[in-house]
Amino acid sequence: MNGRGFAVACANIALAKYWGKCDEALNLPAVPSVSVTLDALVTETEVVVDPALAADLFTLGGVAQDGGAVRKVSEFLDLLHGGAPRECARVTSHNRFPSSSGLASSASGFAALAAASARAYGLDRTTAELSALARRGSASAARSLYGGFVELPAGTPGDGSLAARPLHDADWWDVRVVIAMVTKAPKDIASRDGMRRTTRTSPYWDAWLACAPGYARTVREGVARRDLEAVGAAMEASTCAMHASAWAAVPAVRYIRGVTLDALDRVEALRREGTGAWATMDAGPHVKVLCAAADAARVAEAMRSAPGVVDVRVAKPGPGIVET
Ligand code: 2P0
Repeated sequence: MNGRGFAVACANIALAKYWGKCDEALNLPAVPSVSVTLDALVTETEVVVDPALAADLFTLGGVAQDGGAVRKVSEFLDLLHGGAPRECARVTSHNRFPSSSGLASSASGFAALAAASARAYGLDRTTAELSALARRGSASAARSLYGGFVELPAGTPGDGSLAARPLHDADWWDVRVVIAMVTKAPKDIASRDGMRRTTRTSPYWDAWLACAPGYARTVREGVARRDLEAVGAAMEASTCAMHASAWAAVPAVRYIRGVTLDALDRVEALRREGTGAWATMDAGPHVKVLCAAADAARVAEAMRSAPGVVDVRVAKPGPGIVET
């Protein structure tokens, strides 16, 4: 068989954060999360099944990968086959943004890989099945199968079927996410390691478990009402609680840098001046600012002039997976 699959997936930003697992083996989130898929952060992946290969090959951004990166892809292709024997594949992927720096490249990466590999191996899968599969690679990837506003419920230990579910299409709400990048370097602590350390050692882990579902509910209800202030406030509370729980791990899991705080000062200043702008951070130092479409240019300008900001992109709600 020489099957081929190609898929384009957008990354997503959690408005209410996922952090920590209730089942590590099945990669099930301990808390519910709500995201918006972003049109500006795109991964393109091609999978070609090649019976002549003795091992899988993985090229990312034009660079042949080895070791752990190839192993992750191979394990994912094994999962797709439920452990049954399979032919090897050539996987070629390209992120149109910096990889592994807290810009959710694993979300778009595993979403695109799930769709492209199912197609290449001729396996018919529903979007929900692809979402559950992508979740095994990276829980946030489950959300990137869908466009617009998406929820990933908390998992139940032992139940591997958990998938994200779409809440509203991309055209539901004309918001913008202004992405202020403060470095192009890869992050220091992989999310998976950061989550494990938080779960095992943070005195604030239980507090995070207690508060996260409420933030997810407030965000979900706020998105349904298109209430930017409610969503923005709950989004900031969710990110601060997530980072606080991680920071209190031993040793600390700290993604926030000085430049992150400078950018946050800028967001607070925008609000004081009357512009609706709210910030969120993921497993990296970058700051993403939620605002109305009409305010995006002003917010982008303010972030561009913040000390340490090296690049600014403006994203809007984007589409779900596209396969060819
Ligand atoms: C999120 N993040 O909800 C949260 C907020 C980062 C901070 O999901 O271990 O790559 O592969 O399931 O999905 C990033 O972690 O972690 C993430 P794994 P993932 O977007």
